[in-house]
Amino acid sequence: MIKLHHLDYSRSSRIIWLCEEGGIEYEMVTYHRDPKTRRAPPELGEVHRLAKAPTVEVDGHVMVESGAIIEYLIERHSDGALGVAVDHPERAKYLEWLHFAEGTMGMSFIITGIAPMLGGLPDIMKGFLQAEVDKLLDHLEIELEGKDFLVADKFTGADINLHYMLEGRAALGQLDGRPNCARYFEALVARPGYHKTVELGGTVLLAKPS
Ligand SMILES: N[C@@H](CCC(=O)N[C@@H](CS)C(=O)NCC(=O)O)C(=O)O
Repeated sequence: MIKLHHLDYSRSSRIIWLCEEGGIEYEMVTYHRDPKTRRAPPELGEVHRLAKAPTVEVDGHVMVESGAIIEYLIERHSDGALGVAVDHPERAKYLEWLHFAEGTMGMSFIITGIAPMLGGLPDIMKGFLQAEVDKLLDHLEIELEGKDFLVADKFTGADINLHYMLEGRAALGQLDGRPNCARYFEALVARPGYHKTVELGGTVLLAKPS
């Protein structure tokens, strides 16, 4: 049985969503963030020394890193559901998107997302990072033209991984004026699998960033 270590208001909501929509059986242990530092509690560090969410115990491994977890669970435990087969013409694009969220997108999106809670960023950094966020959202806007999902005309693990990054942007109003991004985000959060995720794991973000 897969054991998901879930931290409230965190990326581990991705794995709840994946398991719920992918028909993957799992059990879940929930951890609460330290109210002052917002860090994971020491108990999560007893499972894996990084104390990061998601952490998943699966097939004798303790795995961290959302993209790797999503890829592995789909390959080994979802019977292919939510994945894109190795020989599919859009396989390369699928892997690119699956890893884009935590790769190219992650740094600027996360820093600008949490900065207000930590007292803000110096103007030079704010400008630099916001320009990056805008470029990446503009790229997504173009890529989503005429599409409901990122790849292969179906909902995949890549959509789940990317969604987390869009929660903060939606709350900040940065999808406004980008109709494809806004439409895509609204369709993702309208899915029953997303509602189930919030029911089981709580809201994805703690509060609206400002
Ligand atoms: N790139 C990693 C990032 C994991 C990560 O930083 N998770 C955050 C939650 S969103 C966390 O565990 N924060 C608590 C802490 O660092 O103490 C992934 O995608 O899994």
